[in-house]
Amino acid sequence: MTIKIYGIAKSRAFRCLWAAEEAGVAYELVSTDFTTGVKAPSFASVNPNAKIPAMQDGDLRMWESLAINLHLVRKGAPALIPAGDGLSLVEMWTLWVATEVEPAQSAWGYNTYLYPPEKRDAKAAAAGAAALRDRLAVLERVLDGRDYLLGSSFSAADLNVASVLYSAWANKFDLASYPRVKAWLDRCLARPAAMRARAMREAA
Ligand SMILES: N[C@@H](CCC(=O)N[C@@H](CS)C(=O)NCC(=O)O)C(=O)O
Repeated sequence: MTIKIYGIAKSRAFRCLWAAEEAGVAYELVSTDFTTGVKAPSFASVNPNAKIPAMQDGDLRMWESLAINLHLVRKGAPALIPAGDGLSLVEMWTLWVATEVEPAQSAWGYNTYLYPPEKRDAKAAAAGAAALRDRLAVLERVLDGRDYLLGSSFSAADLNVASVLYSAWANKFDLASYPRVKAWLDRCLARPAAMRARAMREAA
C-alpha cells in the first residue's frame, strides 16, 4: 500500500522524503503547506498538531519527522539500523539532534533568513549559532577516525542527524572549523536517495 507523506519538499518533510527514498518504499507526497494546508479542517485528523510532515501507512498515522524516518527505515531498509546496540545508538542520535541541535539551528535560521528582516533578533541568531557550534564540535570529535556516526557505514543515525543539519548546510552555516563534519555532511547528502529528495526540495 502506498504510504502518504503530507508536506512540501521545502519543509521538514524533506527529511521524510529522503528517508522514503533510502527505504525504497512506495510513497505519495500529499502536498500540504505549513500556512494554509496545515490549518485545513481535513488535516486535523492527520496531525492534530497542525504541522508537517505527517504520514499515513495503512491504519498508522504518525507525526514528528524523525520518528517517521525510523518507521520508514524499519519498513524498507532495516539494515540501516545495525544489529546489537544499533537501535539504542540510533535512538540516542535521533533524540540528540531533535533536542540539542534543532533548537539551536532554528534560533540561528529564523533570525538569519527565515523571519522577515524586521522580525529578526541578532542576539538570538548569535546565541543559536554559538550553541550550534558547540554541537558541531561534538560531531567533529565523534567523526575522528570514522566515516559515519556508528562506524564505517551509513545508518539511520546519519540519516536523522544529517537530514536536520541539511538546513545549516544548505544555508551556508560556516563549517570551516569542522572539516570532518563538512566532509560527512557532503558524503551523506550526495547519496542517491538524498539527491532525489534534494532535487524535489531544491527545485521547489
Ligand atoms: N518537531 C516537528 C516540527 C514540525 C514543524 O514545526 N513543521 C513546520 C514546517 S517545517 C510546520 O508545520 N509549521 C506550521 C506551524 O507551526 O504553524 C517535526 O520534526 O516534524
